[in-house]
Formats: sequence, C-alpha cells, structure tokens
Amino acid sequence: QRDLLTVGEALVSLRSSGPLAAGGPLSMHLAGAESNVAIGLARLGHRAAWAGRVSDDELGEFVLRQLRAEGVDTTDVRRDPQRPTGLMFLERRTADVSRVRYHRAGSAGAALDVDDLRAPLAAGARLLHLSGITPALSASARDAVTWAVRAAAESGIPVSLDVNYRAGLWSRADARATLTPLAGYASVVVASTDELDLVAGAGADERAVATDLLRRGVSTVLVKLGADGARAWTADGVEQVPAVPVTAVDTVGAGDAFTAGYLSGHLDGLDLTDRLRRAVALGAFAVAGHGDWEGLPRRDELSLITGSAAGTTL
Ligand code: KDG
Repeated sequence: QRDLLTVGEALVSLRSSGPLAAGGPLSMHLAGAESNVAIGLARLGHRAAWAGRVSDDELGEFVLRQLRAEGVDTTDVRRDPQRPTGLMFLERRTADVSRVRYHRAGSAGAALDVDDLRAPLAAGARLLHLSGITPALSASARDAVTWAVRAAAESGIPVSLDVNYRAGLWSRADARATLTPLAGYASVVVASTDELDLVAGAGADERAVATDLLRRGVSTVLVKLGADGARAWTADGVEQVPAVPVTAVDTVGAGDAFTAGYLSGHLDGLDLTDRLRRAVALGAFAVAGHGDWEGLPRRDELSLITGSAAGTTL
C-alpha cells in the first residue's frame, strides 16, 4: 500500500540569477508544493505517489522524469494533449529579494478534475496530502479537491492540508471561503501564522483558530514559525520546537519540506515532539540548499543536521 498520496499541480520552474528584464540564463527545475512533499517522503524511503495532470510534451516528460528519478510513483498522472505544463519564473531580483511570476492559467495542472482522482483514491494510501494551492487553480480543481477529501473521509484515509496561500492565485476572501470548510475534513492542518485566518471563522488569533479546528475534528494544527521553529496544537495542548540553526540560502520549498518531515514522522509512528523535530530538520535542509527540493535528505543523511548541532539545539 502507498504511504502517501498527494495531488496538485507540478510546475516547471525557471530560475534566474538576476533581473528577468535584463535576460540571462535560466535554469530549469521541477516545482510544485505537493510534488515537493512527495519527493521529501520518497527520499526518506516512504512509498509516495503524486497525481495530477501534465502536458503531453517535453515539459510534461521532464516533470515525470524528475519525479520518477526521485522514486515518486507516477502511475496515476494523466497526460493532457491539449494544455501546457504550468511555468513559474523565480527571479532573483536582488541578493535578498526573489520574486515569483506564474504562467499557469489554463495549464494541464489547472484542468485537474474529479475523474483524475478516482483511481488514485481507490488505490488507497495511509495519508492523503493536499494544499490550498490546488483549489485556487480552477473550478474543476476545486471540485476535485473537495471530492477527494470526502472520498478520503469515507475510506478512513487521514488528510493533511497545507494552507499554502498564494496571493497570485486568489484573494484572501476567496481562499477563506473555500479553505475553511475544507480544513474541517483534515486530520492535520499546516499553516504559517499569516494564514491562520484562512481556515477558521475565528479571526487570526492562533489559539482561537486552533481551538476551532480541533473542535471541528482536526487532530493536529501545525503552525510554522520560520526561523523560530514550529508549534503544534492538539487535544493535549500546545508544543513548540525551535528551528535548527543553519545558514539559509533559499527559503523556497521550506514549508513543503517541513510538512514532508512531519508526515514522515507520522508514518514512522514517532511521537509529536519527534515528528516536529523531523519537520524542522527537513525545513532546515531545504533552506540551507538551493532549489525547492534538491537539498532534501535521504534517510541516512538526516543526522547531517539532526546529529551533533541539532541534538542539543532542537
Ligand atoms: O512551495 C514551493 C512552491 O511555491 C513552488 O514549488 C510552486 O507550488 C508552487 C506554487 O504554486 O507556488
């Protein structure tokens, strides 16, 4: 059985080392929040599958090739002969400021629909992971995600939902209207502090949001605190772990790495503290290397960061 099924849009990201308007070389990478999570889990030896749509051309082939190379199960990926794979430009505008520009409207990934998800849901998994990006892509993608959380609930598959608010895709009001009901189906909700108001009708106060989610059946609310680590709210109370101190060179993908670490700990049966420790350790690997997922550890590399330094500072 699969450990994890994740669903979403995989993108080709084109990274520049300087201002895009000035031109220059771009490097080509696989991006996509949910596929990043799948890779994070596969690197740690879990059976992870990603489902979604990609184009029927070289870019779709590139996405599949990268996922397969990382050991992610792509059996349920659909090739769409009509639509392109979405693109994301990541522009290093200054040494400290990077900007994202999407070319993903009308993409194959955005055309995701319920029929794309029937087979992967029927195949079963120990966990289903979704992000708040997918329902922002199109009406059919929103319906697909809504169907998937209900199908998972009926089959007893716990759902993990990362809010992942993307201002380039929808307004906060639209996100709140869609994500608040969706979060009620999740077992784990992952959010940054500035995303808390999008998953509960309880304002932005962390305790009030967590209380509301727990009351609605969520078992763990994870709040990412960046360089300050992370907090988890459960029925037993609240627990916080500090971040692992590393030299941050690229924060893109850190949230996905964090989620992958947490879910890996869950699959391994670790207790909450150790799940959080693995989550912040993976976040540290992500920020300490370039790329969305390239720097994520294999299992035998976990101790590179969780070992000496982190053993005492975690
Ligand atoms: O989480 C990193 C993502 O921002 C990136 O991989 C692309 O999924 C993505 C998005 O929609 O921003």
